[in-house]
Amino acid sequence: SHSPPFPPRRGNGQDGSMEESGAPCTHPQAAKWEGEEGRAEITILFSLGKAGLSRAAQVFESFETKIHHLETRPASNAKNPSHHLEVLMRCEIHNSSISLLISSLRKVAEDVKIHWEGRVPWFPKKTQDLDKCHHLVTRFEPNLNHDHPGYADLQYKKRRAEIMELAVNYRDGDPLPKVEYTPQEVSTWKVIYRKLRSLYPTYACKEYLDAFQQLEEYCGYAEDHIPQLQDVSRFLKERTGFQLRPAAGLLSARDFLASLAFRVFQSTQYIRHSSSPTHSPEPDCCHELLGHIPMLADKEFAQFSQDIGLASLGSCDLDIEKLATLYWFTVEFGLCKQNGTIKAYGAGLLSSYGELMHALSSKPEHKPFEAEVAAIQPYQDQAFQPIYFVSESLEDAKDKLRKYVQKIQRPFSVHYDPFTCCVNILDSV
Ligand code: HBI
Ligand code: NLE
Ligand code: FE
Repeated sequence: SHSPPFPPRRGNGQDGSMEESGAPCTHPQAAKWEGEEGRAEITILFSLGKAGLSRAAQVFESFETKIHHLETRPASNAKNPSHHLEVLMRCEIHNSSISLLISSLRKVAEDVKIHWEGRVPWFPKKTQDLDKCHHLVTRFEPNLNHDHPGYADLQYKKRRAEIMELAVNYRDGDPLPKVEYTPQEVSTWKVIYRKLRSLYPTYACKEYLDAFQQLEEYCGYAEDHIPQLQDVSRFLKERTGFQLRPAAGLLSARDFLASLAFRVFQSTQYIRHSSSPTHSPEPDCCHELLGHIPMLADKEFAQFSQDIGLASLGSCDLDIEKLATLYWFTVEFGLCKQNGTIKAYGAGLLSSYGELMHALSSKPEHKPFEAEVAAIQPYQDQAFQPIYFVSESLEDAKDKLRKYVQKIQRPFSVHYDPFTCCVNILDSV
């Protein structure tokens, strides 16, 4: 069988057959957007230095791509002169991995261009599909990151790996794994729980306080006990239909947001290092249980979260980035007015006593919440935020988000069917 050769070079190196970006915002072939069993055949072109070849091969291997065709030629117009090899690759890959494959490849190669037929990124249609939404971002990994408070603590890293494994092996429908927390882990939890509990009446919004009280009454929230995901998931399911799924760590924004469309919240189960209880840049069980869970027990807020999730399905990388930023300034770090005072509803604040007090002090800047502004506001995820958005009320945040997501362009619309828990796709051509 014959494979198509390299596309011919043009003067500017762009012959129109390759797109510059992994997932462009235009969807010219909406009807053909997905192959058999979610696998797609893609063509990738990139340039490399000699040493880059094995690193690039590792990238392809880690995404379980099946290589159909590989061709190389000397690069004539690479941006970087040391990248003297041009590689053309045709391969098969699961649709859900394309965006991340491209961004990983961009770290080891230059001039990465991709072409694939179905240009709408794959997205889950039912909760079972979330088994494929597990791509991790390793930015905060204790093994790879020198600044991580657990970097030098072998025992901590071993424990993390053990708990991560539970999430990696989890499949939709399995019972949620139970973790026997050690006395040291419970004592970290206790420090955080006590401190935060004393601050909530002053700093947390009303919806949070209502739910927190119920969690203490019915769900085993206490300073000497780290609640189990199983129990919390059952509680949430009764209140708002949300359920939990174990996550091995920080997930890609696309995968994380997609699960919200199904009222599934992906939760980490390990706990932060005992040396830094006041703040952790990465999610851990304190963040999920004390930050997110109480808000997800509120009906309006649950709808708000699902709305962001539904808007993310099949969106281009740029829209995902904006939605993730909106999520950041609302669900994670949002403030709102209640009875004339400013309260916290963002999970990243409600799980960090350091940042909770900082956010409501006079140090950071407070801006009125506007979705269009918040969606493109740069943020950093290592330390306390310098800027927070304050909405008039939670309802105001929800209305503004609704209006914002309605404007996102997709060649189809999605409709969530609560009876089947599936997303139906309505073609808008
Ligand atoms: N992954 N496990 C996990 N938990 C989060 O809270 C989380 C995530 N990935 C991305 C994310 N949050 C957000 O900051 C947005 O990028 C969506
Ligand atoms: N900074 C938060 C905390 O310490 O609990 C976690 C934020 C996760 C995005
Ligand atoms: Fe979070």
